[in-house]
Amino acid sequence: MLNRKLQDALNKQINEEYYSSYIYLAMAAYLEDVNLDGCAHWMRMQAAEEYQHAMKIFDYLIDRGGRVELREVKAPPKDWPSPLAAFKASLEHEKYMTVNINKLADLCIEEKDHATNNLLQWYVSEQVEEEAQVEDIVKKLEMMGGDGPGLFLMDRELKSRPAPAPLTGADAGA
Ligand code: OFO
Repeated sequence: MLNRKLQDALNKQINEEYYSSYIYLAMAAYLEDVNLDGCAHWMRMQAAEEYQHAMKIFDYLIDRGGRVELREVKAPPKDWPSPLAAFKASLEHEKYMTVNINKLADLCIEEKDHATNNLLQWYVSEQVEEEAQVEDIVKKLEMMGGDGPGLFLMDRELKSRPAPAPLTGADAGA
């Protein structure tokens, strides 16, 4: 059984993951609007992944006899000054998420909850991957000047991002 402090912290993290999904959808809408459907596709896939991150904690809370308490998801921004600015905002958002995950992992250690700490380690690794992925896109866009033919090529490349594989077994937290 989870203690109340951890249950509250995990419910807060579910909300942060839903917000992540929401902000990536907002970025997808913005990128569609500026005719970058490959970049928009990448953001849609990211939004789907963030939804999975929320559900993984959702299912874990239930498995541990906790109570899922959904909260209001705040509205994300609607526009960014440029496609490069949207990807930079995505990188900043992932850094913010890493801080949240690390704080949660610290709390698990304080509360001596090894099972939740084990779950959190999956997110710790995931954050390394997510930051690296978007940082790579930002650096390449910067190298190419952030617009023109470089942006066109990046848009083509990002179109091929596959849909996230469903989380199963240990990965799903089931
Ligand atoms: Fe991209 O952050 Fe979830 O965990």
